[in-house]
Amino acid sequence: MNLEQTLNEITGKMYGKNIGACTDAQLYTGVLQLTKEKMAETPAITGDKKVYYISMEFLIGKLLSNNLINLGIYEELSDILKKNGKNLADIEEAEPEPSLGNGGLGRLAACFLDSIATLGLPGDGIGLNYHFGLFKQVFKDHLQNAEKNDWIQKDSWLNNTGTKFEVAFGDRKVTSVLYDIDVVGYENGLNKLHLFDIETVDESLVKKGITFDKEAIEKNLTLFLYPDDSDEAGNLLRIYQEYFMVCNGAQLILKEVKEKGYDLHTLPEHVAIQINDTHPTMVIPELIRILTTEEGFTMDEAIDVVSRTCAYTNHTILAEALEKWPLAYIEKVVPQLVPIIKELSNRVAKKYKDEKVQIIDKDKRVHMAHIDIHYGYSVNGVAAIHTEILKQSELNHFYKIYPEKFNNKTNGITFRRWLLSCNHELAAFLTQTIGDGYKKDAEELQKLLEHKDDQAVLDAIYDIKKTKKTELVSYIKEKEGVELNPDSIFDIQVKRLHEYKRQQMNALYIIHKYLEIKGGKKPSTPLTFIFGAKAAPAYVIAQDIIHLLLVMSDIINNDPEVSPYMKLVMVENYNVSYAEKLIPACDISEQISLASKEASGTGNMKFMLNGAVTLGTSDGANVEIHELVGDDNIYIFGQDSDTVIKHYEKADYVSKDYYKKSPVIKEAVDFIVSKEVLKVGKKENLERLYNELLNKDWFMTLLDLEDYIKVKDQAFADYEDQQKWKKMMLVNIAKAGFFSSDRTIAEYNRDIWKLK
Ligand code: GLG
Repeated sequence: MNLEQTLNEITGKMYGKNIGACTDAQLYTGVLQLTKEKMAETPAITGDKKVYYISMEFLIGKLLSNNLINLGIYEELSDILKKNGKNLADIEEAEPEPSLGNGGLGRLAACFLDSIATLGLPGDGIGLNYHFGLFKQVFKDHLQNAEKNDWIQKDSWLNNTGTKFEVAFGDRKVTSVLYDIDVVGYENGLNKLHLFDIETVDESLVKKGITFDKEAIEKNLTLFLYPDDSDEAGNLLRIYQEYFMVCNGAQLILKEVKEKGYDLHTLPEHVAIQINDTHPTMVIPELIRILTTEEGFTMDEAIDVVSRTCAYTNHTILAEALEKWPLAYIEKVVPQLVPIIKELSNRVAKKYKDEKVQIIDKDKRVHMAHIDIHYGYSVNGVAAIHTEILKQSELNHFYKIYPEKFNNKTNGITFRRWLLSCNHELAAFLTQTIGDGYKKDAEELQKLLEHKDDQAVLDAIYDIKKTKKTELVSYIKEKEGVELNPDSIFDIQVKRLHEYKRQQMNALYIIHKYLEIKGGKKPSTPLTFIFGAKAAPAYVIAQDIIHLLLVMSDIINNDPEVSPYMKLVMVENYNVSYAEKLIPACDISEQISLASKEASGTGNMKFMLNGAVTLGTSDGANVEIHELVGDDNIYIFGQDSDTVIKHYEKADYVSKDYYKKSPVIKEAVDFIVSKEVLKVGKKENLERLYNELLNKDWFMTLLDLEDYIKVKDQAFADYEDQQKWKKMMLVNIAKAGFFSSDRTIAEYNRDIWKLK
């Protein structure tokens, strides 16, 4: 049977209709089943040694289009649908986006699974199956509201495996259910994403918004990702979730090793466990517990074997993300782990006197990262500058003890999703111009440089950008009800909302521009500013920044004097699917974090690959982008990380000084609490933000604002020179090959996992 006959048979069985008679939603379930069948026929990737990537988050995005591309049947199916009067893009719209991740760390895990399978390496993901995942963002009265994200449908990518494990929280025993999602590599075999759920989960526990009984563990454990942790019950719930994940993961790993007939004493020869940030850290004591209590290992043996199996990735130097759980909390949730953690801590204390490297500190708090570093064999940062900061400052005390454990793995992105799938036009044009070798070897994108002076190529890249901008304009019109001008410059900042990412600095620039236009200084080409960002529900200042952006967009877009020259839109519920529409349409990529704070960033790579030019600080992977494209093809501004770190050490940054010194800064900051803004927005939120910027400003917004304004204006001025801009676009695309996650994964494997 050919593909068309198979699909007709599926829709016939499901709905009694042929392809042409189905609705898009019906066709989605039909194509889903067809794709699942094709994946089931794909051979599993096998080998002597396997990596398990354990992570609290897998921000996988919609899977249909990517799976079709990786199976090599995207074009064929697209043609079949067309022939039957249907459009694959419309069918993709019917797919709900899985809500299993939050930001860069979760999206990275998803890109990694794609690359692991694409490189033909045996490697599975281990995580949790959150029913409502990360909240859905809804704007009302210029404020963010959080609602549950109900993404799981009857027909989905989840396959119930029938595998169940028992998990003990002290004497309280619960049962898990394992769901798998198939991960198919690009023209390669099959791995799995294992998602554990609790058997007794109860969705009806969620009453209003995202509130629920935090103590009903049997019912709530797999409802939400990162539930509110502003009280003790919330903290305990997070520990329940983490332990549930690693206890299941450890059982699964050991079961698979035994089924292959290997002796558990040889675990490091057959398994590598990559611990994604500190959330899965308890897998270390848990494995030691199982090996000593159930498998007859001595403590020394168990520690040795586990330490040679586990490797740790650090994704941030922000203290709030480096978990330190009170020992008493762990005692409440999993008392059986406490003796192991104490043993691990005592061994460290005996060997090293330095307080900074202890596992349990004087306040009886357990430093999770310290367990990873002492009892894992590798510690890596996620961009060159980030790893240097870890070695030289944040983790310097550990680096001195274990220099050989530290290594850098600069992040990457899968080009299947972030080029082939989200920008078919650009991918097709690249194939036509430089052949399709770049699909397997991303470095081949450099061949584009040979066309740097080829007018037809330069024009084509620019035209594709215009096409993607036009598509985005109609999408935003439909979703947000805002009319944008496709001939304006699209300046985009999309990422989680956090003060260190400095959306507030961008907002101050926008205020500055608004006031300039009001004063009669009009930009030659109109400007469009686009934001997308969710703020953690308990993060007050982040909510205030969203409020300011929403209020400003109201003011700007409704001012007939200003709106022909400038528009501002904050898209609602920014997620992977939205990113796939925004990124190909971007001219200027905003990567403006305070230097030293963004470990890597991965959005910066996606924008570059799609021909946007970066406006950024010397932070994270921006530094490597800068090195690759050179000074002429990027806009770098602001203080460097050494300067910033010194400010923190000396505690000598005073934002008010900058405010007093600069009339431009003062004017923009004051506008936040001007009559005009207060008329539209809420006094409480706006005043709080104003005071924060003037009196605290932990992430040094005002330090870099003047330079930001100067360099951003320069970028807008340069855009007027179309020829120059087109070349910048071309160089950015051509140099993006380094950021393929295939390269990153090849490095993880070469240096850390050592799979065949
Ligand atoms: C982190 C960092 C990002 C990084 C990502 C993936 O903040 O800079 O790119 O992990 O390593 N918590 C994150 O999202």
